Amino acid sequence: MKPKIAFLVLFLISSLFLFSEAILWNGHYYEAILVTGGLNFDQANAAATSKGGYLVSITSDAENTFVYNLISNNSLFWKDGDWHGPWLGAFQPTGASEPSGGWQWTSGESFTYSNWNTGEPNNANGSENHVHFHNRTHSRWNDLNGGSVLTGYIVEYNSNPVPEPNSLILLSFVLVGFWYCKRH
Ligand SMILES: [Ca+2]
Ligand SMILES: [Ca+2]
Repeated sequence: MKPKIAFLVLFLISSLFLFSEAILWNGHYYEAILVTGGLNFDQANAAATSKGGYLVSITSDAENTFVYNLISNNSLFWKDGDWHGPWLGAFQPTGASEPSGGWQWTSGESFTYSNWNTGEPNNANGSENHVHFHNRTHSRWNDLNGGSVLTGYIVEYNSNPVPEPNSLILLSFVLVGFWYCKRH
């Protein structure tokens, strides 16, 4: 492949990564991340933070519907058929009264809204201290053991997320390539 064509291909590929997938809603940006290999709550929380956001904090029915609609039509986000949707950002600290006490958002927003499924939170097996979408057929929540492996999580950003550093490095490389091609 000629260098110019190679750089053009690289440029097109890298520009795909430069465009943020995050969707604007009511002043914040949201992104549903699919992890086909699965991940637990702490891994999802760390991944959201490393992206410059946080696991989604849902504080109204309208926001809940918006977030649910990001993932309701993609079966890959739901484990075991329609069960066990992605992680949300709520957790219960050690020592909270079970099953309903102490719930909070990782972002620090107050936990004034909730959309528990009927019979939840139930702290099943005495160890459910994290929240996810319960089932694809509705937008209600379940408390789940944080060590459970789910196939995705939802990130919320206060502002439009910047491109990944890797993409910026790739873009720099491509721009240098174009400059090289023009000079030769
Ligand atoms: Ca619990
Ligand atoms: Ca539960």
